[in-house]
Amino acid sequence: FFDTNLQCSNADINETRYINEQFNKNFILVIDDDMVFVSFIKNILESKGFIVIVAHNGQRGLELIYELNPALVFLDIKLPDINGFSILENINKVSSNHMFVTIMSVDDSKENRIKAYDLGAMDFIKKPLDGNILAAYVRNRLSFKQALELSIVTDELTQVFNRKYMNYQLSMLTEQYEKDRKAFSVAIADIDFFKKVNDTYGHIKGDEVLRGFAKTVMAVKRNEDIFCRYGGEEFVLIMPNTTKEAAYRVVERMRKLVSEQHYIGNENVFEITSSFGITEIDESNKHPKILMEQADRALYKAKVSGRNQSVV
Ligand code: GH3
Ligand code: MG
Ligand code: MG
Ligand code: MG
Repeated sequence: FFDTNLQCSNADINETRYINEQFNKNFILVIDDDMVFVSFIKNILESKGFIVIVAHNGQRGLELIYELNPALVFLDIKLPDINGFSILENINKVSSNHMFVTIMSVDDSKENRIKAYDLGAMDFIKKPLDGNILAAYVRNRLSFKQALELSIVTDELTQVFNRKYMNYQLSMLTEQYEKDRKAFSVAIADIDFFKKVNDTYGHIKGDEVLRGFAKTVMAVKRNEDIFCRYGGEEFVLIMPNTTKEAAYRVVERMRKLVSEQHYIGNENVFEITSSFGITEIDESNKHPKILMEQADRALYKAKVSGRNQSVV
């Protein structure tokens, strides 16, 4: 009775995977064979709007960890098959990202707690526990995890996404293109003669210009566009569902606005210009590296044709 009620089907998992990708991986995996405890947790957390998936044994738990990459894992120690500690060890061996695992056990002996922390558990909570405290705990850990994940993909100077996130998005979108042939475009932006800004006005001013450039692009880009700092004074704008013609129009507005911003250095007012190379995904370039090389060639053309322009 409990099994059919609580164990999720493959359809559930697919749906959860979708929800997971859409809503920032906010779901919780509970690996526990105690039916009463599991339904208690599931009810309380679902009533607060969280998504809860249940595994009643270690093997299923491990499968779900790898399939779904849950935001939080609540792990029991005594399970019918694999011991909770072995699961911890297994997670650490395979997962490179930090899996947030909380041990939930009736046995909070000193040895168990030490072992859990040594094997990488984030917390150790003694069962039984209060529902409201549990909900507050989940809110706390999820917001901490989100802040951590965001900081990992954010460029410190400009606060736009960094190269790590750019690579991730490019591989996601090219993979998606293989499935649905949905257009997207990529633009590489490079500030013109930026070295001169540094040389004339100093690196601090150069940093300010980089932040100013990023701010301008952020103000023009559409919600779904993903703007990243590629490195130095080079940035990448990923434009989902966008043809190269549409991308050109978006990027031209950015380029013009960038050239209209005033900066002050050595008591002078100065402006900067930028060049953009644009490319659209198609059958011939549907790999991140090739796509970027193509955008880079377009950027090179913009540079040698006199800068302050966009080239498709
Ligand atoms: P081009 O028009 O051909 O792009 O010329 P450029 O001078 O912009 O290009 P170049 O690649 O020669 O110079 C880029 C400069 O950007 C060199 C480097 O010192 C500077 N730079 C890279 N990262 C930073 C940063 O974080 N802050 C500052 N202030 N300067 C940076
Ligand atoms: Mg148990
Ligand atoms: Mg450059
Ligand atoms: Mg440059």
